[in-house]
Amino acid sequence: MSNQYQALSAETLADRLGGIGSITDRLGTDTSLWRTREVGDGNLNLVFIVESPTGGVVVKQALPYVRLVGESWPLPLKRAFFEYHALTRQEKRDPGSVPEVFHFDETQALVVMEYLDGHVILRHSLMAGTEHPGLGEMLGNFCARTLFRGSALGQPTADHKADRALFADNVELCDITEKLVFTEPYFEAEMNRHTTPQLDDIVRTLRADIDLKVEAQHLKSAFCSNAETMLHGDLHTGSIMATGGKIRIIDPEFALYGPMGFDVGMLLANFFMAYYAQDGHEASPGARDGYRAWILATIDEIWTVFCAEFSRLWREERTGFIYDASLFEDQNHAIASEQALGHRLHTIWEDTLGFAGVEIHRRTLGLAHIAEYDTIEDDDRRAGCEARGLHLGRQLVVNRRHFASLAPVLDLTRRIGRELPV
Ligand code: SR1
Ligand code: MG
Repeated sequence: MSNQYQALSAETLADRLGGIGSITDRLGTDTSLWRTREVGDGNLNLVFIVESPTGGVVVKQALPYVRLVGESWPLPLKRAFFEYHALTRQEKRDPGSVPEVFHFDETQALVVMEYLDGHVILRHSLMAGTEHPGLGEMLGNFCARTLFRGSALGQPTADHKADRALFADNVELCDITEKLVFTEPYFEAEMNRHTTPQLDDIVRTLRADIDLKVEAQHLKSAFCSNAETMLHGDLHTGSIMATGGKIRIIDPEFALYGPMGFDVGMLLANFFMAYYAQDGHEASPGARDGYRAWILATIDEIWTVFCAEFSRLWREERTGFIYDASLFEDQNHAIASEQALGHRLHTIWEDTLGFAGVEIHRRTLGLAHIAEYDTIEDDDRRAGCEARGLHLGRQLVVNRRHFASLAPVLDLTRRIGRELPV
């Protein structure tokens, strides 16, 4: 490979990667048998699937700009470096949860990884009405294990500080989140869009809502200053590949040290939106009621399993340098350790709700929307689904401290679905 960055194409890929052993181990050395297609439909990168008679790999390469917008928005190539380092850490913290990495080239900003044959992007399943058994359990475990083990609860102080310093350089991708998730949805920013004129009144009301703006900025402040653990940083349902009862989490290029509730909140938000979007995807009214119930049950399972696994890790694996066992269990104060655990989970819970709310808002009012809404062709119907999400999002942000548990949040979700017309 050249020592100067050059974007790959389907035509040049075999020539350029044909000499790399970890790739030819899978595809064979006869590159004339390789079949390459570019499949990237995300907002930022090139993604190729390369197959040969002996196997397949995925090649992901960063572009020096935001693909969604074009060359007018430059973006550094180093995001591939953060993606690679996040993937290797996630694999250690929750083995089997991410694709295996075969090769990383920092200059070319590319990561070559396992081709997840037969997997679909979870967002597509949520539009098609496909259930995945055990999904909530796997996602709850992934969040608990990666967030706990990447934090000062699970790491020695030197490792934790080194990792925080490493990921602190992911400045430009954090900047995207800071602007697109926390700020731009709440004023008429240039790249925003929403379903108009149907949502105009609601959008005006939200942008004039002082409590909402203040709370969104409290959340932004926590996102920017509470460097608690290594986050995936963009954990939506487009970052999850699923097949039957198996999943893999992909695309952690937004990885950063931030508050635990951010990943969990972004994840739950995408299920809440998928719930409201069912009106736009069902064959006849009510046809997807069973699927709606499955989505809410999945949210419940994610949170329940997250709490159970986080608590297990707290009791069995608290080998970091905060909440020292020497102060608690070793003093016969296990009860104090349980009290501290309860406090930590409560903070994560409140953050989760708030981050879920801003994620719902930005996916409806900001630059980057979701396919579940965008593919609803009828503007009135789409606006109805989106309006429900906006309403729930506001409640989650502003009233997050008043929801003692998930049950009232799920009740509210259903009630908004019943009472707000589509
Ligand atoms: C300009 S990038 C827009 C969004 O795409 C990514 O997937 C992130 O969610 C980002 O906010
Ligand atoms: Mg992505």
